[in-house]
Amino acid sequence: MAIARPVRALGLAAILMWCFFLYTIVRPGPSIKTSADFKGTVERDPQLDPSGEPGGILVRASDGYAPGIAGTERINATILALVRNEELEGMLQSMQDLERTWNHKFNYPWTFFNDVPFSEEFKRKTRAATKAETRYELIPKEHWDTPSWISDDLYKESVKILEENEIQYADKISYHKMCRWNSGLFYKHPALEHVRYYWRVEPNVHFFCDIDYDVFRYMQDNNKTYGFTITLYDAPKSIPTLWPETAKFIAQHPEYLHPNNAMAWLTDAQRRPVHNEQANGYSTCHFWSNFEIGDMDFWRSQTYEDYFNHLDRAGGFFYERWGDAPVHSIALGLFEDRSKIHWFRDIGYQHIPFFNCPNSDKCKGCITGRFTDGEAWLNKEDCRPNWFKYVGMG
Ligand SMILES: Nc1nc2c(ncn2[C@@H]2O[C@H](COP(=O)(O)OP(=O)(O)O)[C@@H](O)[C@H]2O)c(=O)[nH]1
Ligand SMILES: [Mg+2]
Repeated sequence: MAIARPVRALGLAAILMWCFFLYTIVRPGPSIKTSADFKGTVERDPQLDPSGEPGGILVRASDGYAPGIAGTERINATILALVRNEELEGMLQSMQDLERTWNHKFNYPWTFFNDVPFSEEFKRKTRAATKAETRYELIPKEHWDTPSWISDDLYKESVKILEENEIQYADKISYHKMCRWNSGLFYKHPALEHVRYYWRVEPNVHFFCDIDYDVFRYMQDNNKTYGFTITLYDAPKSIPTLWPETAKFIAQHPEYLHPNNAMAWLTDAQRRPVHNEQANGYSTCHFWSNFEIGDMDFWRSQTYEDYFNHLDRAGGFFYERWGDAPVHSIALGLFEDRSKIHWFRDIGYQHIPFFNCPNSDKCKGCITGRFTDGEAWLNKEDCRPNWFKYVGMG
């Protein structure tokens, strides 16, 4: 008996769909693209492990954390943000997330910094976004302006080379100033003179997980200097002489190296050998500093002051595009006890496209950047496996 043509077509379509279905089941999972500059493997991501709060002493919210002078339990700390008036909406989004997940319980003050005065609208809307105190600070010109020893002609020539190497923001002098300020000047602002701990927040970032303890007290009570969520590789051609300058500095001051430093982490050449080569000995792995929880006493130490001044005089904040993230990371990796650096695995955080998404029922709506081939690309840029390898899970 002949089968009608439409029925044959339907049968064929059904077979094709079945084959496609089988393929989706058996096809290989996402794998990291191999390239000359990546020798990594798909390590098991510790974010997949159930993650609760850190061990050690934790202090919970209590009456002592009420807003204003009733907040007797708060320690000497502030949330801080360098931000432009035009970034108000993004700042409000970051504030909403951090207030919802953490600060509405602890009411730490927000300190905003700007190189121009904040607008009334900025002040009014950010004040309305928190019960905590808000402070608005102008950066002194001598902290923001290009220092006298930087040559304008040499800067312009250097920008051309950076642009040939496709370094983003090379021609934006404000970006260079911002990186320098975040590296070695923010903690010298008079408004922070009596403040010790800070949590750095940028506009347009996301926080996903409820945090039920005072993170500043955690830092203090557990003797931690610095906390991070994400580590990434940097563009090596933005920092070709940062490591050589650092090597010169160490040669002048070998006594500054901490006996329990993270030199092996900083100089890893196995995972991304080309990065290490182009950065002249530095892996380029850095704590992603748009999130930082830190103890400013470290930045205020003589060691860091000397290191920053050495780098500042060398000119790379302008003639190259040294970021505050590699500068902070190298200083911490060399001059601090590595056991005092803490991975906040429980703080869900994202600055697009990178994220820290803990596996915990305290986290909601973590955006894991799943775009085309996203996982492989993100894994390649993420150097946390190296931190875990050389230093541990903290
Ligand atoms: N007030 C002010 N803030 C700036 C300036 N440049 C950058 N920032 C802030 O510095 C942070 C980092 O800048 P961003 O442009 O996000 O750099 P990216 O994250 O490296 O792409 C953000 O919080 C910005 O709001 C500036 O010229 N003035
Ligand atoms: Mg940013």
